[in-house]
Amino acid sequence: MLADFHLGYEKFIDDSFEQAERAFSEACNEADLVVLLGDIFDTRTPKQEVLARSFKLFRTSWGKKWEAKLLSYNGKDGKKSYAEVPVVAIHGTHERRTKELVNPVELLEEAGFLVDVHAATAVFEKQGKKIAIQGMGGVPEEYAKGTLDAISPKPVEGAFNIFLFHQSMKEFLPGEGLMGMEDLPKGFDLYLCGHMHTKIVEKLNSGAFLLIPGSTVITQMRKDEVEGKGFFIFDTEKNEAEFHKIQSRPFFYEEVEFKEAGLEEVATKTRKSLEKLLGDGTAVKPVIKIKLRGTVAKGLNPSDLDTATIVKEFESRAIVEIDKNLEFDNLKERIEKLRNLRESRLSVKEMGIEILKEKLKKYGFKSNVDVESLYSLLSEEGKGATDKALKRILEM
Ligand SMILES: [Mn+2]
Repeated sequence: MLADFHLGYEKFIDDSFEQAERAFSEACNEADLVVLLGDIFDTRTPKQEVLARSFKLFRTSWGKKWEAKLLSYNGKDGKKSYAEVPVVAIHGTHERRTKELVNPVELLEEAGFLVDVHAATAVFEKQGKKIAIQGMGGVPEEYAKGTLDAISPKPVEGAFNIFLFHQSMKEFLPGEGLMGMEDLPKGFDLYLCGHMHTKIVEKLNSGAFLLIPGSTVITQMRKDEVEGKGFFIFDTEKNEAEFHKIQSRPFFYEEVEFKEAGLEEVATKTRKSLEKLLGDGTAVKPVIKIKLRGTVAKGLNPSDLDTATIVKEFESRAIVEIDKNLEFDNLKERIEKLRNLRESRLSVKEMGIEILKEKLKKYGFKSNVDVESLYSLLSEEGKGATDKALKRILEM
């Protein structure tokens, strides 16, 4: 099982494809069935250049003679599956669109590249053994439990049952209202989750494993992404998971501490730690994230620190990102920080939804309307989506 390719991710577009290709072709070679856990693409309407390149990637699965065959599939509204390969997927949060619109995973399914098991069950068979796979594609965290209740997945009798999902879990990430282990549907033999970008192996009380393969490309540049990328191969007979590392761009993360430091000191220390990390150099340009911490001399402003010059200096040897997480003893800075904090609590989309809600209320529409999907329709390009949104408003 593989997760979070983020194909088309602007910062590392070639990495996103090359590393996904390595992982996918190796998985196709070694496994009887391949599972993709969402965020295959970085956006919900990828460019055609990105789609074309992804078709090439997915065609590699057509080159193999698969033994596992699709026995049955019960898609939404009687939808059929045309895939002749045992490649199964759900959409992630990056690909999610409102249900009237086609998300990129549904597009891949129509093309016959994979079987979409969001709110559907696919049963595969190999030499008399059955594997049943069902799942829930990514939804905003606050809807996770409700959507799970609505889908209410039940294991299929006589099969090895796998449940796929793509959410944050409170056991691994901070955040309010996240779903947790106790919300998972009961009775499955294996639980697989995307979304979180570092690999995790957990054994549930039932004895079933919960596996999170992590992304195949660096995106968040967090400390815990240093580990290396890859995917899991799971042996259903032995109930064992094995992590397969793929060749991926090296990533280094370092925190540099300061105490009432001057500009010169910050620059020198930053350069020094970059040199140390680079050592004699690596075959491919690594990604380096430096986090500057601590305090700087009184009176300095964040804008006085010119880290862009350092990034440029190292450009030919590394992709450097410097996070100025320093404390400035400066009133202007503190006000700025507070303001940012307040504003970042709501994303642009969430703010948009709030405004739409208020407006609808003001014009006397009922409050039980699904404002979120209405907002999604309105933010889509093209006349079709706008017409649908208008129709919905008029029906209220
Ligand atoms: Mn992701």
